[in-house]
Amino acid sequence: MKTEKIEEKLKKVQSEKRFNHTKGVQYTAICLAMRYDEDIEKASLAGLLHDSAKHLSDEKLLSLCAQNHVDITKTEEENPFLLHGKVGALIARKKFGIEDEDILNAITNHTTGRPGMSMLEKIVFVADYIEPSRNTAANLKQVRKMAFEDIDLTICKITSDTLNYLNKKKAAIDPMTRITHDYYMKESVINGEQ
Ligand code: DGI
Ligand code: FE
Ligand code: FE
Repeated sequence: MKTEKIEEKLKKVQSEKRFNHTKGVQYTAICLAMRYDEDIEKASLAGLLHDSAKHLSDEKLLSLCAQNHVDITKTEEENPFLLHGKVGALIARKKFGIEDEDILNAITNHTTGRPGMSMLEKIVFVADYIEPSRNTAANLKQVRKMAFEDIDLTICKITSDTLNYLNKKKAAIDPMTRITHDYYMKESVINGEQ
């Protein structure tokens, strides 16, 4: 489906705030793609579609996973909003005809990240956190600048701030968020030494 048509359809189901965030992630992902030599069209589509399942209820997220034989972890079962990436990728494939696995992975992994992300996955993960309408996260000014300097170090910083925030809130932590943090901590040390 054409990008304009996808945008039109998302606008109909998303709240104004969510749609602004979606557009913000889309153009921030485009900027990061320019900086890191990634495909601009893929970054645009992945950004646009990353939260395409965010408006769905917990029940709907769980039932769509069951229907489509998507494996879910215990943390996801207890905190179904964590599934909006996996379900977003399902919607992107089935409803919007996206077949590119890299785009689908970027949507799937945008909340917790994962070790060994592709450049497109990293870009969507970071764009989701720094896009202009986000204003509550810690250290945003610093993270926004860092995103255009060292993307692995930025992922390390974002996951570290997220873990602190979740600890403070006493929210359930998806083990993958810590695994991603530890992986990119090592990655940035290795890259920093080169
Ligand atoms: O969908 P968005 O709000 O745009 O962004 P997102 O998909 O990154 O979700 C953001 C929320 O996800 C934010 O409040 C932090 C939270 N999050 C990230 N990792 C974890 C997590 N929440 C829980 N409970 N556990 C995690 O490991
Ligand atoms: Fe999200
Ligand atoms: Fe988002």
